[in-house]
Amino acid sequence: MNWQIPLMLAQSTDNLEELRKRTAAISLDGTTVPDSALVRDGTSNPFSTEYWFPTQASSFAAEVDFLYMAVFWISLVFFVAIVGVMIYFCIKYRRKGDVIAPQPSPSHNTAIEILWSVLPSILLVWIFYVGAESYFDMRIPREDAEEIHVTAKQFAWIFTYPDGDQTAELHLVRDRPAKLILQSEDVLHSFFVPAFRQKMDVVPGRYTYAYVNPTQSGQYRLSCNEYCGTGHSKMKTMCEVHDTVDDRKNNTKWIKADHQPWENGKRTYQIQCSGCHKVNGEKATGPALNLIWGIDEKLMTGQTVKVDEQYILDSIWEPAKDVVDGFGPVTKMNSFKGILNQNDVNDIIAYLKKLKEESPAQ
Ligand code: HEC
Ligand SMILES: [Cu+2]
Repeated sequence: MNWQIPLMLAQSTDNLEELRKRTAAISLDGTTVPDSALVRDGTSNPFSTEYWFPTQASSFAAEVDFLYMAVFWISLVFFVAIVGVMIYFCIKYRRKGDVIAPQPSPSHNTAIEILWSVLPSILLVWIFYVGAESYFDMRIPREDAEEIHVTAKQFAWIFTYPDGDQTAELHLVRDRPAKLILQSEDVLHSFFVPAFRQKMDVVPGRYTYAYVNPTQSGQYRLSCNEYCGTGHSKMKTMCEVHDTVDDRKNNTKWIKADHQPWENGKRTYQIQCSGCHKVNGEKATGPALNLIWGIDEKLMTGQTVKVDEQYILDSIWEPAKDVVDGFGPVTKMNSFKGILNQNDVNDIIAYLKKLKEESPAQ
């Protein structure tokens, strides 16, 4: 269709080699991301139907594209209708010959005014509804989602799986939902996989989340989408969606971990925290930590806060921020910022989850 032409000119086949070169990313272990990651994104063939949008590789990709095209066509129809009528009126009512004073005209028309208020309102509410629905799909992870930590740093990505193993590319399994927990070691980055239609800011000192249920196996581009320094354009790798869990296990270059994350967390706890926190339910200088994961914690201020990744990070880096009810007004806990990094905190979180799981039902 015609609206594809401007884009085709911008990235004609002549530029393909150049585009390939620029897009071939070197991962941490020195391997190059294969061209197939490009092909599957649809950028290699300007005449393929995938050229306009990359492959739809996630459960919500089709919805995103649908809404995009719906908004595009609605805008186009209104643009043509409004500009068309405008041009027609300009010609029809142009100043002609000796007519000087404007002709009297009706000042308003109730039927038309109601129509042009109600019709766009219905359209806008519909756009909002469809948009909100897919937005929730992207942001609210399914309970059974596998948790993968995504660390962005100048200028690479590191992916950490539940057992502590790491990779330089993101490896997922088809039809196996994943909850990506994003963190940055330095500046603002942005996680972007066009084929998933998923993009999320990666912010230092915060956890952000992205959810994806990959529906098609293959290799897709993954890049940083927020200018983060001179090496920003090198900050790309790929996301490979495998057919099965075994497939992923056997065909991935793992950086093997010596210990499970929770084991590391337990060690840190024993060295740094056990002087003030117990894990048998008893209160000491600080609250017991074995059951706190996931609860709504009551603070000194009377507010409640959900105990999630961010809460734990804040508790460790800025203990004065959310002081637990009964332990105030000034917390006895010192900040561990500079002593424990966010990965150490992740390990502690893994340990807290483990403690909670292993405790007898409440
Ligand atoms: C000097 C004593 C002390 C040490 C050491 C200490 N804490 Fe604390 N911690 C406290 C006190 C007191 C509170 C309660 C007041 C507050 O919320 O800051 C607390 C609160 C917390 C909370 C919030 C608990 C809740 O029930 O919501 C977490 C989580 C936490 N600490 C984790 C840690 C971790 C992890 C370490 C080790 C890296 C650690 N603390 C080391 C004293 C300590
Ligand atoms: Cu970046």
